[in-house]
Amino acid sequence: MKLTTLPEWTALLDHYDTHKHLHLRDLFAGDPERAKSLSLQAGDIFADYSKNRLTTDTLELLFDLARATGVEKLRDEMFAGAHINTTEDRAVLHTALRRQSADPLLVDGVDVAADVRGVLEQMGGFATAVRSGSWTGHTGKRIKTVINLGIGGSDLGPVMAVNALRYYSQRDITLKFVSNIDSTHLVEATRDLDPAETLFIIASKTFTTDETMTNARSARDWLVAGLGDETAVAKHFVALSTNATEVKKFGIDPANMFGFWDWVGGRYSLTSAIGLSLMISIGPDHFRELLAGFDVMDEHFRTAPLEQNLPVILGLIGIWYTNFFGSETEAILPYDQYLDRFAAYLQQANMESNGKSITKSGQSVDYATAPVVWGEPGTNGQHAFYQLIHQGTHLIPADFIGFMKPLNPLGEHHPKLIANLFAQTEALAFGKTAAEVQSEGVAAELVAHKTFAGNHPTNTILMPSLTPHTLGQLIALYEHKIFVQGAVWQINSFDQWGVELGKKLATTIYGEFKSDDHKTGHDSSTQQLIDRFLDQR
Ligand code: G6Q
Repeated sequence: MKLTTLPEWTALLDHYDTHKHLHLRDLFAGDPERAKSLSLQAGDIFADYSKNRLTTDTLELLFDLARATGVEKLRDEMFAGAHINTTEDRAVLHTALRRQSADPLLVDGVDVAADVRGVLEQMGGFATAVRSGSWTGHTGKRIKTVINLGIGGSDLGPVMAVNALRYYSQRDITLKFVSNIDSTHLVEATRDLDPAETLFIIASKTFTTDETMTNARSARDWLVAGLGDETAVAKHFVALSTNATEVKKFGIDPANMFGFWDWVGGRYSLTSAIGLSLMISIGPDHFRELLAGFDVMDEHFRTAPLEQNLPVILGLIGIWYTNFFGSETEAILPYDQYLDRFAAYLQQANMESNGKSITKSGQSVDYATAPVVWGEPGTNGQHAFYQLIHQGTHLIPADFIGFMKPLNPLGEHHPKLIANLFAQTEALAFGKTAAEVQSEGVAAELVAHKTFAGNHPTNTILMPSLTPHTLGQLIALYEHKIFVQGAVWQINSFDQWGVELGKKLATTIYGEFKSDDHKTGHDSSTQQLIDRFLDQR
């Protein structure tokens, strides 16, 4: 089956031709019930998707496309533990990590639910010991700083969530994250720290990732130099990994290794052992609330009919813009400072999952896949890049995310923040016509400059307040949105072969830096760069 020859796809193409010029001003004027009919509550999440350039007919056609491309079947296979990650022959079961049901979940003959419970208990015991001070360092001092050493999926989720849930954190423990192989990251993170009060969490599914292992070895050297004793490693290093052999080789006691499984993809691993830093920060009870929040959205996605299924709706709306309007990016704009790393997190989730151009059956696609995802918290973005969204030449669908109640109420800050959120979606949708600008007495030569075309699409996602439970729902909403899009695009959202080539070439070039003979047939540009580095370093 080729996506672009499906009748459901060509029906959308025809529909696009007749609907592409519709303006949100007219769509709203023509239907006083529009906001109500194009909004949905799922768990604690209220989503208003009425400010999109579509009609209910568009959505019908998109639901037809989802059915024709087997979104529901693939979803059911994922939840059942089928090996839907075909290129790596793996199940994709991050939903099992937060499943609240007490029933067993058999995958390849193993009850993964029991395994998950076991690791969660182990994590809970350790996190509680660090938080209470009963886990001490080598010299008997309490742990004051926890540094997570990991990269990609073993970093972005925990960083995002530790920031997002800082309100719930134990304030006498500082969490830090070191990911970059650039020594500056580790050196700055450990500057002025007392090794006797520092705990390193080595977060690496494979335990072979060069960035993480290089940082881990340097961190071990720093610690041993500071404490003057090799055996100190035992009380200052723990590992989150699937690779027990390598963990042991590094010198970490297997009792201090927190395991997970090959069916947890890196960028979907926050709720596995990879979340240990978060659990230390917010405590096991809050961590469990986060898991329960994820499960609310997992169950919604698993059971709601497509027409009332929020990840499905948001995924299909994204496809409408990417594949029919030709939009190339998507902005994530959270109006909450605690979500300052949320866009970066979704950038990986989206771009590593769906940045593919080969279908599952090995054909090149002749349609666009994942958008470029980016964003910053509001209102900062308003004073930086919103100009381009309002008056530039790109069509940039944007998600506005906000909370009804602030965690840190202070004077008029929160109502002002939320007023800005709502105002932006209104301005983007409806703009300001030349006639409206003229009627304000603006000089003729400035009218065009002060006119806003409007018709810029947005989703508004609102929740009561930022809690572990609502954050879990929000993350799962986006995970499943990405799933839906990958399913429609017929790609494998769960591999990431695109990261391999650069890794391999870096190993070769690094080898050449260390050998005498470094003329090994690179192109003239790469060779020039290598020579320059060798001469000038
Ligand atoms: C995510 C990717 C990737 C991965 C990192 C770290 O889905 O697989 O970002 O998380 O490369 O890998 P390790 O956890 O194995 O060190």
